[in-house]
Amino acid sequence: MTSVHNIAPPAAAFRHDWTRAQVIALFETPFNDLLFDAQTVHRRYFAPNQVQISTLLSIKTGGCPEDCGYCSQSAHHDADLQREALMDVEQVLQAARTAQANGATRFCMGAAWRSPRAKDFDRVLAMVEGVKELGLQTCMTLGMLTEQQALQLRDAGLDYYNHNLDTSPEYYGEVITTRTYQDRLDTLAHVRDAGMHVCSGGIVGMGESRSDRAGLLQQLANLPSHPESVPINMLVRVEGTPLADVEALDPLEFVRTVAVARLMMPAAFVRLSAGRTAMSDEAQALCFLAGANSIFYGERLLTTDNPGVNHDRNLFERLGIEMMQ
Ligand code: SAM
Ligand code: DTB
Ligand code: SF4
Repeated sequence: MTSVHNIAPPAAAFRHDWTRAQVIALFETPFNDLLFDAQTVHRRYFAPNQVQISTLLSIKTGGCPEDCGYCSQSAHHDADLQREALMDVEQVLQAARTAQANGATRFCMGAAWRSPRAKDFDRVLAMVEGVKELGLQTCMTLGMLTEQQALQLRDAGLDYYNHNLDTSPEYYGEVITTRTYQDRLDTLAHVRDAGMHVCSGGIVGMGESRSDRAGLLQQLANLPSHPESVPINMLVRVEGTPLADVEALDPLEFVRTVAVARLMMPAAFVRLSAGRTAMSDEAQALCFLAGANSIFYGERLLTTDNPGVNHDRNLFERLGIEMMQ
């Protein structure tokens, strides 16, 4: 087995030229070596016992025209979901204040859109301005953006834009048919060019192969610059969606995915994202050891459950983890 010890280059030389075979070789590293290497790299760039805390809010729920096979909010599927129109700014600010009081430093607002419509955009910009004024970092995920929309969001004070590649280019068509991989790459370029931080990751446990998981990370790391934030979601299997009955992924393979993300994008925040309610505390602890240093915090993700704040506080206490300020 190839040794990957001391794989991290100095900051100026972060790699953007990974081949699929090299990424697969990382995945195939014996577990102890992989976690040791990932933790070693992690400590070069981050305080080892600090985790960044983001809280999510669905600002517009359900009725989405896209057909993403995993998603409860797609109008193509039949999930048991209450549709909700775009929220008022004041309601959003109320939720942001609560998140802040609970210790969140970033507030992420998500909308079930293919892309934002002109008639809604002023309200979206007002949400960014208001949340920013509270002193929180702002993040939004609204679907595809034009160059112009990215600039407007930046001017309103948006710090991060989340737009996931979701999976490898070859598996993508099995999951989504209404927008292309290239559409996603174009939106990420608009976000980057506008000068905002990029939050981009994907979902594992959708029936993809290890090579697909490697392909996702290869795409992310080979972007012109690494995303500042990389959410790794474990599929939440929602009844009524095409992926409801897919076989569960081995949690250790999820941990490996986190470790490989850490090795390939050493200075990025790697977020242990959706799927934590189905994960043991021990599996989550291994994810932190593998270099995950961000979570979604609060009872809800967008439409599905997340561990309660008391559960997470208790877990952090048991692990000696502090919430990053
Ligand atoms: N509609 C926008 C879009 O997709 O671009 C933004 C919201 S969308 C819900 C944000 C991301 O959540 C998706 O790209 C996907 O990676 C993740 N996601 C959605 N449903 C999920 C599920 N059931 N399990 C895990 N991740 C999920
Ligand atoms: C991301 O990568 N995960 C978050 C956030 N970005 C927007 C969303 C997870 C959604 C999980 C399913 C749901 O609650 O609807
Ligand atoms: Fe719509 Fe986003 Fe869900 Fe896809 S992931 S169906 S774009 S809300």
